[in-house]
Amino acid sequence: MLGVELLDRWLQEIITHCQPDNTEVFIASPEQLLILKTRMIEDGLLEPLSGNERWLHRSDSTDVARMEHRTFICSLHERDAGPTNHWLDPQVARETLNGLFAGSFVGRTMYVIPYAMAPLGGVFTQFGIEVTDSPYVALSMSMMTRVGPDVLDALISADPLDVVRGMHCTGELDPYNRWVCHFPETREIWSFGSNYGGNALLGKKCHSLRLASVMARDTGWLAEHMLIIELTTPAGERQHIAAAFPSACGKTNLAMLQSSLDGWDIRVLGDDIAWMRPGKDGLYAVNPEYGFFGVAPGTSEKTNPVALSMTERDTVFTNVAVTSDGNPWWEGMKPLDVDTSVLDWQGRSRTVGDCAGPLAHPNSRFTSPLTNCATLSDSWNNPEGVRIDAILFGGRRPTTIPLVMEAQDWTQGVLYGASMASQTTAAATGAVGVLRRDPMAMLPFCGYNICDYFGHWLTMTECVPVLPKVFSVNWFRQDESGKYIWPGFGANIHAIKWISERVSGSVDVETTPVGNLPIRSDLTLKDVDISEAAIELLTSVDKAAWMIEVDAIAAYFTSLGETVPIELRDRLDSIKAALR
Ligand code: GTP
Ligand code: SPV
Ligand code: MN
Repeated sequence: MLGVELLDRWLQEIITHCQPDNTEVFIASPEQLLILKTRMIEDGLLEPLSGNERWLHRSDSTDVARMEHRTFICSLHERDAGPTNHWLDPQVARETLNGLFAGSFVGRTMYVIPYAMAPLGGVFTQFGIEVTDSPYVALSMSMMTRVGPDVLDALISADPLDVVRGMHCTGELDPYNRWVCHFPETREIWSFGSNYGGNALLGKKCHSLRLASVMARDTGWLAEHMLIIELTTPAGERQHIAAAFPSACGKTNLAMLQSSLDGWDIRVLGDDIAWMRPGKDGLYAVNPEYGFFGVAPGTSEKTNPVALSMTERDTVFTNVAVTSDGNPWWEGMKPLDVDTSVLDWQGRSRTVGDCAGPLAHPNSRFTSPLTNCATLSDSWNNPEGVRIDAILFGGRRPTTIPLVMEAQDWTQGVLYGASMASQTTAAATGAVGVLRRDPMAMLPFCGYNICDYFGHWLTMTECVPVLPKVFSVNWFRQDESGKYIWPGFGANIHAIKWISERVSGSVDVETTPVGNLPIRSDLTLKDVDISEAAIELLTSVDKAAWMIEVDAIAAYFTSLGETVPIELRDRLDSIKAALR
């Protein structure tokens, strides 16, 4: 079999170059997992927590988030990386990283992990191989991607040129020597110097978003930073919603939302990535992942009970605090007495009430398989995917953007996505709370020119028979004192209900130049603790603020250059004219 030979040659070259002590094809068999965990415990990389198969991993203190400034698109032509990515000449990248990888596995085991993204046996299915020296990465990949003997068999019969080849090395974890390089033309990923999630679990952002977005551009589909949920209405209608929010802006929480309204039911298909393809009667989506890599802080019985109970077994926690009885703890979980002692995320003995900063790292995470989740949809492993009825775009916007509004057509929907902005979070290194444009929540994840990406979204009108409706949502409006006006979390069901009713066509709207708003009486807001004045603010358009916003979007488009599609610029101009 030629395919096997090609991949084998690639592996042999890596072995010769990186010089591991041992090589192990890791398919996460029970025996392999047992040996891996035992080794990790001996090496201090994993600690058992109380409960059934719950584990703690503490990362290097400098290796706690994605590093956007060290993430590169190494396309042949600089133009293809576009104005928002860091481009590196592929030749230069290969020379530099070859130097770093040389002999870098000496004294280490090389895990060769054949994995699949998306359910097996359909048009969405993709294969990859990640080579890594990190047992933590091997363990995480076994939860976040499909790994096993069936995957290995299927991969061997796939076209080897379609198989994504990823090479990862922990290196010295030197914060000044970290590289996450993508080679879209050859479907390769080379990652050096970080073991953190998106930098090191190469099936996730590197494969399923940066490389997949390029494949999607080339073959007419979409690879997006979106959750997927299934909604059942009181009338028994099934709908599916995909939603793009930037990192740490609420995807996992919305994906696991539980309805407090009679007759409404929500199930989860995915919480981070959606692959969407034109199908016979619409846009069909799957979640390529096999697990959840969720933000721990803020997860509580009140905000997200589904996630909390999901993490009661078979879960790896990274950089959380630990109580004296061996339970994970993080800010926002449940209040502990101020003089309770806990180990903080770096293993230091601290008390809850000390003023030495957060006990769990703000970007501490839990890793659990999808099947742990009590509200997982029956369709989660369906290779055909589910038909998407609505797409939501939202970010952390303290002002201007209403709670929910509907785009009047696809172009305005694409404009919602393209003009998204959000305050930065701890999911990436750098300042937190700074408002920045993050188109479609893909700023750090689009593997090609963002202007071409907008154009690609616009072409969906030509290949999708029935397009989803598009909405903008904002759970993060603040008052003058910086307090959130909208209670969020469980209350978000009211926005979802309105969106669903717009999909079924059972409620009317108030039309404005920036989009369609709910009619106040259609938002019942049962049990929501909020004043009438606040609701008024969240469901109206402040023209003066929107004039400023429209100018800011126009300035952003100008900064991206000439190739922002004319349809979007024209649409923005007509909105501006209508606001006057
Ligand atoms: P990534 O995994 O980084 O892509 O993040 P995500 O988009 O899945 O975000 P997640 O749901 O994990 O939420 C991130 C943070 O935002 C957590 O601390 C949540 O508690 C908080 N959050 C989520 N939803 C809401 C909401 O509706 N309102 C408010 N105020 N905070 C929220
Ligand atoms: C994000 O940052 O959007 C995440 C976590 O989902 S990571 O896997 O690190 O990208
Ligand atoms: Mn994410």
